[in-house]
Amino acid sequence: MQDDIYTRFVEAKKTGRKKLAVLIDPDKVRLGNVDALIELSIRAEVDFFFIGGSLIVNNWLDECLKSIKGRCDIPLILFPGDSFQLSYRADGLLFLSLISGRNAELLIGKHVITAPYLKMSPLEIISTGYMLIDGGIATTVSYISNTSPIPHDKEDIAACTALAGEMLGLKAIYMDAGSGAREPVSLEMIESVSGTVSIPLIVGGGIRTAERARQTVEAGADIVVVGNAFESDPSLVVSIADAVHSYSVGADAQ
Ligand code: 1GP
Repeated sequence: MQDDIYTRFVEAKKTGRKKLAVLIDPDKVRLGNVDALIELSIRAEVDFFFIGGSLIVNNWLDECLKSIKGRCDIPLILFPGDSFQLSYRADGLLFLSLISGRNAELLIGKHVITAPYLKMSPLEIISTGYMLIDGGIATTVSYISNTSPIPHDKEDIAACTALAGEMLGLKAIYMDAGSGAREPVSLEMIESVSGTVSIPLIVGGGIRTAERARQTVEAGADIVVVGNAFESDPSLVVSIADAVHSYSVGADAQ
């Protein structure tokens, strides 16, 4: 259905029923490493699968999508590290503009190349302001994108950047400390950004515990993204999904 995924994003924002996205690296699906995670995610009623990474070494994206799609109807959303990471087998795509950086290619250049292809595709396109935040460690995305992240404690820069993204018409903001970040995005920064913009807020990078996921939604994230932590312990998805969804129940009851 057209705009089905974005409707869910907006619903998370409006109702306070927060959502969990599990980030899957297509390379790992091929290796069979994520079978348990996919099964547990289905049982835990995870809301979205984000598929992608800053650097995909193998060309198994299609196969990955096909494999997950055959097992469940959880929306598959491409989270592309580059414009070649596209597939019609997904349900939607985060059309990312790296608004925290000043690399013109990642702000608009790649988008010009990709737009005609996307116009013909059945994918739901969600324009997203992507903000890389310093997570205390050099990340693949920072290196590959050749951009500096927003300093960890500069809430004002983050808020103004997100606001500019909203004013430019972007439909969501994704604050990312980068996969495997030592420090996730600070709760103060999440509060500041969520208090500044009215579009859905996605937060990820370095979230490893149910407690941190809960704090992240409490601070104002509408969608929490977790990848790395599930790779080492897939069973964590149950407690993290519960932390995110039970907060939502609390919001409902208020
Ligand atoms: C990275 O936000 C995602 O882009 C998830 O990060 O792998 O550290 O959970 P982790």
